[in-house]
Amino acid sequence: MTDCLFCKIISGDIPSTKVYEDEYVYAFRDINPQAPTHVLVIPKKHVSGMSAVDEMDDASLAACLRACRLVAAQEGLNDGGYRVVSNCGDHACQSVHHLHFHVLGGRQMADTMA
Ligand code: DGP
Repeated sequence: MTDCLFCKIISGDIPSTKVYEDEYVYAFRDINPQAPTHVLVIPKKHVSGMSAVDEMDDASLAACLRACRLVAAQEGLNDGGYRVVSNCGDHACQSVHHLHFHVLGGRQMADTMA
């Protein structure tokens, strides 16, 4: 999509710090990290968010989750643990309407989902 920030990151029109890429997925460091490790995992094919995952092909969807696991391992988060979050819609404060999974780790998380 021409007007999508994350599509522009995938195409390289907007620079990013890549941590992982394959045929289906691109992963890069969040510009405003909320934890020592904060990586965004996104599908290369545009989809607006969790509410639209039924529009995705299964290979892309599976690749996103596999990439979250792989990035966490690559970032050394397996021992301490990590959190994977996808904000969907206004109540969840989704700000970029291209499906993304936040992979957060490197510190103790709060014991709440708020
Ligand atoms: P969300 O609020 O769940 O839609 O998360 C969007 C995330 O995208 C937010 O944590 C900040 C990040 N972000 C926004 N613009 C950019 C950008 O230009 N570059 C990078 N690396 N991250 C961005």
